[in-house]
Amino acid sequence: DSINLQEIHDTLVAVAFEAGRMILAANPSDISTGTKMNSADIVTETDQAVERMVSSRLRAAYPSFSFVGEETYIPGTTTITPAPTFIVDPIDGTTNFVHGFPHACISLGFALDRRPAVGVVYNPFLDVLYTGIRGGGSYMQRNASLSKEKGQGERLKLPLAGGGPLADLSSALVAVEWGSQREGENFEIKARVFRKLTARKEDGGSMVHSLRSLGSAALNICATAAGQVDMYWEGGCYAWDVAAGWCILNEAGGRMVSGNPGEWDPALDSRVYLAVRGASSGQEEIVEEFWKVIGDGRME
Ligand code: LIP
Repeated sequence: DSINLQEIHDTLVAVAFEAGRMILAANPSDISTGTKMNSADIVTETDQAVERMVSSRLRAAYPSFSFVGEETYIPGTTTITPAPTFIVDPIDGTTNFVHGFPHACISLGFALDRRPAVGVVYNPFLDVLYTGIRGGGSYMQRNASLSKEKGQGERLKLPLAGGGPLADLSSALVAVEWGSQREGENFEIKARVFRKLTARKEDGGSMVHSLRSLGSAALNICATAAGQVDMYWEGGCYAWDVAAGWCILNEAGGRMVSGNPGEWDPALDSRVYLAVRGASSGQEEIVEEFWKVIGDGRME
């Protein structure tokens, strides 16, 4: 049977609001945190509870579809196949959540043939919802939980804010993240990339306007889709960080450029992501210049 992407979108939006209520209801003093790979890689009981709720809702609604979630991912075992697959991060921006910095979201992606087909990203603290359906456009909705038509709102059509198309790299606002892997070579690469992006050019100008870090990969990609930042680079993302945002970005007319485009299986992917807002005639050149400036920004 054919797969109804609109129906999947509507299901994901309802699940996102339920997750948002759970996240808002979590009392910060009750949040007990654990660490995964290192002390910067945090997981809370809320992350786990939200993922349990999301997976039970989605398995009940779509029993034959696959499900990949950050908290139940098993390195070396979990793979993303061409089958219809939900790709879920219950809280993207867990560090922000723990600190009460209001940039965290639930990120719900759906892939077909390993390609992003539906994306729903919801920040319950600011009540902003981003949605995208392959072939159906993407939207940003403020006061989303109060709206009767959830998942509608403002159509994202890049280039948007910040004037016209991205003129050149030196006028770009670029989102970057430290992520949680900061040891050895990974740390060196990130430190080098950030230093190069903020360096002065010989003519006294700067490589980029400035750097920003929202602390959530999904929200950085949505900010690119909405034209609030021009580019987003990170090394070390996983599929659940990017799946939903990727669909929203594509449908907004932006582009995901990666070390290994389209191959986002965690086991195979180089896990370097570069999201670029709206199409402009000079976009290729700007992306080329970006790679040249950062040098070899590939991560392990
Ligand atoms: C994290 C992001 C963070 C990014 C990390 C990771 P988590 O996800 O929110 O911005 O730098 O690579 O993706 O652990 O909060 O779900």
